[in-house]
Amino acid sequence: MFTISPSVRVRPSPYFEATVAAGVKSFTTYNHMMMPTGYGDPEAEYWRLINGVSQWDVAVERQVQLLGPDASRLAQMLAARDLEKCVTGQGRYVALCDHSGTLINDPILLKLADDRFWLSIADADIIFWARAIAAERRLNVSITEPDVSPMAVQGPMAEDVVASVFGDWVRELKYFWFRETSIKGIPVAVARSGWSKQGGFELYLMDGTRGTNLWDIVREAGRPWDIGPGNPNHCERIESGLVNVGGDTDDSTNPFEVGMARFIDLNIGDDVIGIEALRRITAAGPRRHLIGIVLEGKQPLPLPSQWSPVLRDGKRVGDMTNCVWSYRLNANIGFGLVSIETVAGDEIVVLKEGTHVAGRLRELPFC
Ligand code: THG
Repeated sequence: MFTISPSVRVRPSPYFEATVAAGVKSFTTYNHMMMPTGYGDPEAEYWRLINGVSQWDVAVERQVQLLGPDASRLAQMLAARDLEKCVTGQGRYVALCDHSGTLINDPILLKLADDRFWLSIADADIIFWARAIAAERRLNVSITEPDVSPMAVQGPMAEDVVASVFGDWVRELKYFWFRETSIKGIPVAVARSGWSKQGGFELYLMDGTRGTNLWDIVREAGRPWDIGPGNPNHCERIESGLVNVGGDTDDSTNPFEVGMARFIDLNIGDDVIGIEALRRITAAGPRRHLIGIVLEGKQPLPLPSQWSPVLRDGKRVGDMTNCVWSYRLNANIGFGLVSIETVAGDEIVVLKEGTHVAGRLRELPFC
């Protein structure tokens, strides 16, 4: 196997040593950092997330901090979702689009104060985008990457574990809301959040020298619930219909095509980047949509490294953007980004590595 060469460009996470101690076996890169992708037993890691509780190093979800008198104006220009009612302590899932309405990132926006926001970003250099927009619009705002590194605690038992560490107040947190606190002198923001549909929390560590401490506190607290290491779980997120922006989207995907219409507000100010294009796209009607695909066959297929063409009646109607063996459905499943006329129930064929695999479209989520 290959290894990732050490480089100051590929930064380790504050949890790196802790994940090595936990037996990490593979990494991917994301936001110029290494992110664990497995600990050697994918099926056990999957069921732990579905039935128990799992601890993830997601420090790669970097924060872009907007600070200053124009921070809130800039946040609203970047995000095509009405932030008027967003209050301090609240998070919102937002779409960042470019001027053509193409989706370029889907961060969680956290409001820390009237003049301070974090964009908790997916994999792209949004800091340059935010700085360019702020400079062109002559805004008074400072844009930095603060020392903040999320750890996720996910699964049906996550709430008990996080409550045992921080107190029962965490049980009252609403989705994406957060509170700044500390544990044994380690500053953290505790949010109800995370990239799974199994429930859970994210602990935004605000001191990168304390990663191992925080990891160990959560691991020890989780023992009664048999906590174990995991990572953003490809199988669970596909079963749950969670979109991976950058993986399930391409250079021309708009938010309506990938089920994000409910996070877009068209009646916000004309100074929101991409809003005119989003209105035009809405008026014209979307051309593609995201839908589930279940393939025939009872053998797990290898994970694809590129999109696979989808054919209906011998004609290409779009692409399969991901594919994974579903432990709950006992089939290979994935998302199709396909023409709007192609609908649930349609029989299709996917061209994978030169072979034809038959399948059928169905509604998302799978589970
Ligand atoms: N945690 C943090 N930052 C992140 C992610 C994360 N940044 C990048 C990426 N993940 C952002 N993507 C998502 C996508 C979806 C959800 C969370 C993060 C999510 N969506 C629910 C849904 O779509 O059904 C709920 C959305 C809602 O109702 O508002 O949970 O994981 N820190």
